[in-house]
Amino acid sequence: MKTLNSYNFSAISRWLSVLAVLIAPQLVQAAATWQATVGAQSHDLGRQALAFLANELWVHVGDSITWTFATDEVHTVTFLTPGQTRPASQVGCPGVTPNPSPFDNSACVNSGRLTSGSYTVSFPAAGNFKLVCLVHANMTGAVHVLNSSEPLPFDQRFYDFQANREANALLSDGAGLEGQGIATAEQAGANGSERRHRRDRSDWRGISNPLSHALSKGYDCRP
Ligand SMILES: [Cu+2]
Repeated sequence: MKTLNSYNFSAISRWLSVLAVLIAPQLVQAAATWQATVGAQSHDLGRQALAFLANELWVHVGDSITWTFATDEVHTVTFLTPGQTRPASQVGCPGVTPNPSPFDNSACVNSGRLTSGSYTVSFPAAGNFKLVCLVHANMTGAVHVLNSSEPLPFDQRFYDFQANREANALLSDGAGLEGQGIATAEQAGANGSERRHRRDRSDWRGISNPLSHALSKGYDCRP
C-alpha cells in the first residue's frame, strides 16, 4: 500500500521534471544568427561600395552570420586558413563550401562568386577571424567570436545602423566620379574601403576589451 509520502514524492518528482524541461532551454543561451550585407550600390547601379557591411562583428561561440548579396557587382564571402595563399575568386578554397559552413581556422570556407542570395557561416570556436572577398583585394572584414560568458559590445540594430552609414559614405565617395565610368567609381569604392581599412589596421588579434577597441576606432555606439 502506498503511503501519502510516496504519492507526494512521485507527484513532486513529476513536477520537477516538467519544470526542468521548461527551464533548461532558458538557461542555455540560444545560438543567434546575425545579419550582414556584402557590398551596396547606388540606385542607378553606377556606384558600387566594395565592403562588408557591417565590416566588423562580435558574436558568441555557436552563433552564425548570414551575409546577403544584392548588388550587380560580384563578391565572395571567404575565410582562408592561416597562411593560406589568397586564391583567385574562380579557384576558391579550392571550390565553394556548403551553405552554411562552419569556420574555426581549420578549413577554408568560400561562398563562391555571388550577386544574389545569401551565405551563412557558423563559428563553433572562439577567436578572431578575417573575412575576405576574393574578387576585391581591399575588401576585408573581421569576426570576433567570444565565449558565451563574455558580453557582446553591440546588437543587430547597431550593425544595421553601421552598415547603412558605411554604405552611404562609400557611395558618396564614388559620387564625385559619376560620369567617368563604372570602373572609376568602383575604384573610388575600393579606395574608400582601403582608407577605412587603413584606419582599422591596428591588429585586432588578442583584443581583451572589444568594446573599448571598437570605441577607440571611432564607432558611434549610440545608433
Ligand atoms: Cu567584393
